[in-house]
Amino acid sequence: MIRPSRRWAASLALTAAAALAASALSGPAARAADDAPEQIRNGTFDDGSTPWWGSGNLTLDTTGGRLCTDIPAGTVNPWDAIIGQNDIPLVKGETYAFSFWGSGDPAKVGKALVQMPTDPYTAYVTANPQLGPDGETFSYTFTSPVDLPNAQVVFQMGGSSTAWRFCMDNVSLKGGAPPDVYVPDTGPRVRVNQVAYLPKGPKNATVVTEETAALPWKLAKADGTVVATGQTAPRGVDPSSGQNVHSIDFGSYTKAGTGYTLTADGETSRPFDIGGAAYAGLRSDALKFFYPQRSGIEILDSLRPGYGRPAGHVGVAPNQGDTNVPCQPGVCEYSLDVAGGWYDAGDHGKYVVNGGISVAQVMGEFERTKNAATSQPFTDGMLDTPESGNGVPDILDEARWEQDFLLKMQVPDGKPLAGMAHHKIHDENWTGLPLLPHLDPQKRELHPVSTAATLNLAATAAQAARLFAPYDAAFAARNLTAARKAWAAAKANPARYALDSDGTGGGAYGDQNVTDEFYWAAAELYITTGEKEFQDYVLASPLHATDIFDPKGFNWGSVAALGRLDLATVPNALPGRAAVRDSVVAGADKYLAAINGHAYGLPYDTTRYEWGSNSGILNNVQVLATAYDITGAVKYRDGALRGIDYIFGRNALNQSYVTGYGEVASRNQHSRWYAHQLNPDLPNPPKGTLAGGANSGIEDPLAADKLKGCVGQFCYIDDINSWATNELTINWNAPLAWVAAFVAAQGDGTVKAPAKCKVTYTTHGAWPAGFTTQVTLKNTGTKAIDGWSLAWSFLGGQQAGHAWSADLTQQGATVTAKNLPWNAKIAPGASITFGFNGTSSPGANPAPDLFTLNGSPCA
Ligand code: 9MR
Repeated sequence: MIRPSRRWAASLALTAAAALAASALSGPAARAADDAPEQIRNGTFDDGSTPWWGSGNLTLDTTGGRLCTDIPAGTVNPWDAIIGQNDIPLVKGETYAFSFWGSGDPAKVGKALVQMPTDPYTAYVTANPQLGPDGETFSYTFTSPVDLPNAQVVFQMGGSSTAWRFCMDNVSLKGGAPPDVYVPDTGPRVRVNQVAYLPKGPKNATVVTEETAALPWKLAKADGTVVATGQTAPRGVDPSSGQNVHSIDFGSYTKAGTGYTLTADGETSRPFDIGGAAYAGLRSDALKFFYPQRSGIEILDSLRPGYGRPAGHVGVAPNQGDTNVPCQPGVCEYSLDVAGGWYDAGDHGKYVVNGGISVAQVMGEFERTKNAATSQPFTDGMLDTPESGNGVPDILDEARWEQDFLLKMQVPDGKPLAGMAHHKIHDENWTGLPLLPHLDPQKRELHPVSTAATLNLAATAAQAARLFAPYDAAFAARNLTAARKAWAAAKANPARYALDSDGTGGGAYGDQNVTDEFYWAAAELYITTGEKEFQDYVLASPLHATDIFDPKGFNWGSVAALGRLDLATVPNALPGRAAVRDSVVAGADKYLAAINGHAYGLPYDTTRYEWGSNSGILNNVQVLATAYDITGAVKYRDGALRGIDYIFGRNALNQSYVTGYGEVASRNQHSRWYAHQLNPDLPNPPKGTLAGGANSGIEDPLAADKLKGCVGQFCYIDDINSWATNELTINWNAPLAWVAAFVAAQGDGTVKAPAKCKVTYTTHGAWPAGFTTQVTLKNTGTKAIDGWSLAWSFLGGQQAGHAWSADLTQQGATVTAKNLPWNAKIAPGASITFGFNGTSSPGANPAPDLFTLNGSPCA
């Protein structure tokens, strides 16, 4: 059986991936040197079909002077219906023109490869011709990275549920072709946030130009009326793109509208809005991304029109799991039910470390609403999930789908290494594209436990314990137990590292340094429990007093910031907490400086782009936004708003990286089920899906070929085959969602004046089942308060009960106290006091950081 090349394994084997020349899927027709010899025998089918071969399910018919064959219905993989020719010599370094005429009736996207004839079937060109009934000639260029006497040319036509007829003719492979040069279409040279700027927020753009002196710019409404003008600021050569650029600041224009354009140096930008509506939409779309990433459950078309599909990996053939998954040979003697969770990315793997940061950021997005001055509530029903209507905010239901899976990855009591978590579960071997989850026939395997995975479980379970407590005390308790067990197991096994070499059939997610995971887990356990063991661990961690805010952002392998941000923003009594908050602000200051120094205005390292760089940028935006939450200083809010412009089009490629947002946006992200580029019957990724973005490593063969020598921002291509620059993942959409919620909460960008009040919240007595709290609300303003409603949130599952001198209601963890008729008025400088008895919940019960008076935070 022919299998496609194993992509991750290939990437690891080829650290100098650029040496692997590869496919050329578009561009001008390939032309070989005129006198180059033809490498294909009988490519015109004038002599029957010899030496072509076909899989057993095909009958090759050459009666019309071309080869035609009926492709049967109901095959699964591209290679389940295949025609090929063997023993084709390839010369290392030679550039070949590969062309053929092909037709499909009804129309289909086929797959044509020049590849190794045996495992791992490395392909030197992967073509996805769109075959129509009339047929056309398809041409490609590639440079062979190897000397190979016996390469194969194969046409893989399987994978269709319906039957169709494929014909081909004039198959040709000739050397001596000039290498194909890929030039991205970057459109107008004025680069803007193609989605929207907030009316009262910052507005910046970048112009690519040869000019070195300032240029005039003008801003026009959709009808062409010029509404603002100014001069550009020359910025010299930008190292992240290699371009000479100017920047434009048009922030003084504040009127909302749609279809604005910016013109400078004779070029007019793509249109954009001034308004907040798009971010309100993205706030839910970026979260809605997760439901169709779910494993172990049918995706209902009624909830996601166009995206319905059967449940993946529930033990229904051809799937082999995930209800009873054994370990890799020699790793353990048991099997686990690890059904559920989110698929990591475009593959069918499920990885605890990456699931950990993702679910933490989704839960953190919810938790922010309890503690940040600008936020909007997450409601039940807003994300159209199967759980909508169950009384729990949908964002928590979505997080629970993953958290439940993470819990299942913990080694059960009584087994060796009980309490540790398996690092990951995925296919034995890499699969090709497209492949819907329920059609994956591979054996699934649990990989060894790791300290990193165990600490991801400890951290997320500790966070889940406090956040789910008001909704499901039993689930919260289960999480707290799991978190404590995981913590103890990790301390007993502090150096079980996941290896970079374990990358066959799934991503490695190797990590040899778990100091940061220990810090994060200790921080979450401390916040939830308030216990001394965790406090001591946090304070003693070498990371606690360290600047952990890297120019490239935190990521799945570097998670100290997750702990630091929560220690800063979630109420807790850590000694020296003020310094923790200051450290976040200091990190944000660095990112602000990066933005100011960058001609494209993004908070990121200026030269090298990491795999998934867009998530690094968004994580840095989260730090800026958190500094705003902590200080209320508008420069941090504006830094966060400026930081997102790059994601939405203010970049060297002049495109948005979020599907469905912006005039030109990524839409062919690498995914086995959103594989529209390979099979028009399948959808593109749903709107609100973030692409990984520029990656200087260009590890996949397509990027290595097309983007060879790329500078920074240019190391990206919106092609499904570019898994190193254009994948979608849960840990990239999680910060997108977090940031979208932050931006949406800024409304039109008007900074609201805080309420003039001061709250003293004192819990006087606590006993095992309850506590008594007294609250004093002081009017610090110059006007009388007449009628008040004061809101705050508990850390966990505490419940407000009997109250005096106020009426209390509670929803989730959030309590609202309303005046009684007799204490509605508070004169300037005066105070009122009320109190309540509460029911305890396991864990800490700190005083809240945030109180809102009649909807505005007290300051
Ligand atoms: O996001 C991961 C990136 O940091 C690594 O450098 C890369 C190579 O190991 O792997 C990325 O993660 C991929 C994972 O291994 C498999 N699922 C898709 C992930 C995103 O591309």
